[in-house]
Amino acid sequence: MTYAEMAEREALHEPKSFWTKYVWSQDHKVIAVQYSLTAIFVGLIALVLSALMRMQIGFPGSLEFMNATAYYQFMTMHGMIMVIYLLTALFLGGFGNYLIPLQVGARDMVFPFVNMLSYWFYLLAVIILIASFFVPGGPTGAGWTLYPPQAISTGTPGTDWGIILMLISLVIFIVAATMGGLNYVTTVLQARTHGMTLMRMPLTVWGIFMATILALLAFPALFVSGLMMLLDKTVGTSFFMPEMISMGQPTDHKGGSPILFQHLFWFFGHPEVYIVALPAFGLVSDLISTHARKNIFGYKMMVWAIVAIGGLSFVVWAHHMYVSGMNPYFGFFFATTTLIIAVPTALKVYNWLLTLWRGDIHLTVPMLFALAFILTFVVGGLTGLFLGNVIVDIPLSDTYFVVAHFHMVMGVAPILVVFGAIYHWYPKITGRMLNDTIGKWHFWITFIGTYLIYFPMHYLGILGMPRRYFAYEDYQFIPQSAHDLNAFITVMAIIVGAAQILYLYNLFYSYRHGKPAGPNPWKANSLEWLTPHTPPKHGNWEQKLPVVHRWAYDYSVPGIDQDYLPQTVSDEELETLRANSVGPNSIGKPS
Ligand code: HEM
Ligand SMILES: [Cu+2]
Repeated sequence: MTYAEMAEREALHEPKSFWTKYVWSQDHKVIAVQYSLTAIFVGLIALVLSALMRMQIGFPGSLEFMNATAYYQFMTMHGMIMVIYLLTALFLGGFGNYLIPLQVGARDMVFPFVNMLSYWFYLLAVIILIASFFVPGGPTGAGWTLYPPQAISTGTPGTDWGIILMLISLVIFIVAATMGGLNYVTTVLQARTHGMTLMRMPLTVWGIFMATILALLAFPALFVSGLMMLLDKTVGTSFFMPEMISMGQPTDHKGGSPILFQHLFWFFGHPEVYIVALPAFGLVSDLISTHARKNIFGYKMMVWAIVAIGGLSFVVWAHHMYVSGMNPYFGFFFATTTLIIAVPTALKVYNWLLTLWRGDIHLTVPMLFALAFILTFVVGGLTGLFLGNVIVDIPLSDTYFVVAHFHMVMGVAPILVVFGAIYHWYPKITGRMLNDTIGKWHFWITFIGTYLIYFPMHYLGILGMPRRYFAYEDYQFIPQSAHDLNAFITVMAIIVGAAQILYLYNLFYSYRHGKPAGPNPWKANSLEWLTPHTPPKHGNWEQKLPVVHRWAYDYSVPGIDQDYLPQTVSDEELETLRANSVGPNSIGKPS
């Protein structure tokens, strides 16, 4: 018996009280909202930290509590929170949880209890991370890459409690991500409804599915290196710690390899970029197709590109280590693989453009964000081609060029998708539309603002302005104009940061006062828009699961009046629709 048939015979475990319904919930939709709200909350902390850093860079000395120690602590926490606790948690725990079961036509995840545990472990990881702000010595200031020996040697901020809590928090986060991840993979492979073949799944599911596989394979590298560093720190092992002199004294360590940590870290760290990017690719494909009323161009190519990018992402990691003193042949290998990734990636961009080509483009707020994503991703990706080449990377490494590159490609671009996707799916989650006017203001300020922040940083980087510096005064190679530019960037960063208040206001205001959405406000095809209730109830579907007859991209099909065909429409029903259509689209019947 297939899983779908079983799901139709057996009832789900029904929550009985408020607590089991909303707090200790096993419903993937509630867990998704829990994940998302927690991620957005820590993300706001990271945003505030970035504003504080920018104040120091743009207007040195303007904040009384800011000193070098605080700067490094803020920088480290900002980077780590943004990458792991915001983006990874939001794409997998948030969107993955909400959309996978609905889009494949399942009642829930395959292991709802483990799914619930996943959230509570994630929350625990977040609490431990935030706790490090309040322990003696404060959070670690090792940089988000946590390179030893400096991460655990005296002199770095937060080398006592800070780094220990950071490592423990990461380890717990990985446990959480693994419990969630096993669920997402099993649900996609096992719990798809009747007719939902793999090649009929929306690209959102493909992106999140592949990203989850990457997470399951990449996070263990971080897990072990975190544990090993914890041992180096607490019981004096020497996995990563070489024999060295610290503060004038020889340390107890002997024979460890700091470079080994770098390899383990980036074996995780590079796929991590795609753990964030692949879900963004999937989501944006669905946004573009729906809001341009066109089928996605080259669906199969898109799927295989996602798979290829996922596979290749495991053989490029050392492009983060060109300046670590590696063998030049090694650099040659990694530069080559890095540039090869550009091929499937560029293919995806072409396919998005061809999807838009002669489409009936609706410039809705989700579409604006999706279009902005394509542009931003291309801009960030192009500078990646420069940095992927050893000879170009070496002088640019550790400058603001790198800061600009990775913020464009894995900071701004995925965040734009997050916004677009939330504007798109909020009506399903809450039953109400987000306010359009606020949405457009939010979009334009965020979009233009981020370019004003990050474009000039490329120039600063080429000037040679180093990254991870607390103060830039009194360097002859940094002219006054660069300081002025830094002040400008800071003002823009504050404006963009403040604009997010509009967004938060919209989220909360529309929850009560938004326009009622109806079941399918965007006239989209995928299953989540066809649920019997909006927002969907526990179990998502009634007694029978939906039966799927086609892919999710039948928009503007010739010969019928309505410009979309939900996945549940069968070929016979299509014939009836054809026969009954009278509009300008119809074929066969004179109008
Ligand atoms: C308006 C939004 C943002 C602003 C103004 C901002 C600003 C900054 C600043 C000032 C730094 C420190 C640069 C240095 O001193 O070297 C930094 C580092 C960093 N940011 Fe952002 N950031 C923003 C959003 C993001 C997002 C969304 C991500 C998600 C990927 C992100 C990831 C990072 C990372 C990984 C680092 C490196 C930390 C390190 O060097 O250890 N940032 N950011
Ligand atoms: Cu990389």
